[in-house]
Amino acid sequence: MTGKPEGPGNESGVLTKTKSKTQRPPLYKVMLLNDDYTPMEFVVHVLERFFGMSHAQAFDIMLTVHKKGLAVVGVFSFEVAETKVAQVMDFARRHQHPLQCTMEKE
Ligand code: TYC
Repeated sequence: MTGKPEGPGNESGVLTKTKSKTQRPPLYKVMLLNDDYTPMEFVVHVLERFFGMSHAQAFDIMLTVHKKGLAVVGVFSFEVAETKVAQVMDFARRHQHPLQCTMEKE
């Protein structure tokens, strides 16, 4: 390490303070994309199963994606977001639906 010592006190004898800003981990938005083929009920099921939404909440978000083209379905740490995306993509692929799920740094 190089540079001046941080925190209270240095070689000048003058007491100094260094503000220690709390470091927050970056967050990632997980988004669902609309397509013309995935059944609405399948998307609702995905939102209930992988994002812990109620049926009403899941239906609402599904309709938002259907109308607007995409919607943020949750905000997570990198690892959790990555896992959600992988789970949704794998589930959709296994059911042969073209549903797409992506993540983006907030
Ligand atoms: N647009 C699809 C349909 O009309 C429904 C749908 C909604 C698909 C949300 C994907 O992320 C999606 N069957």
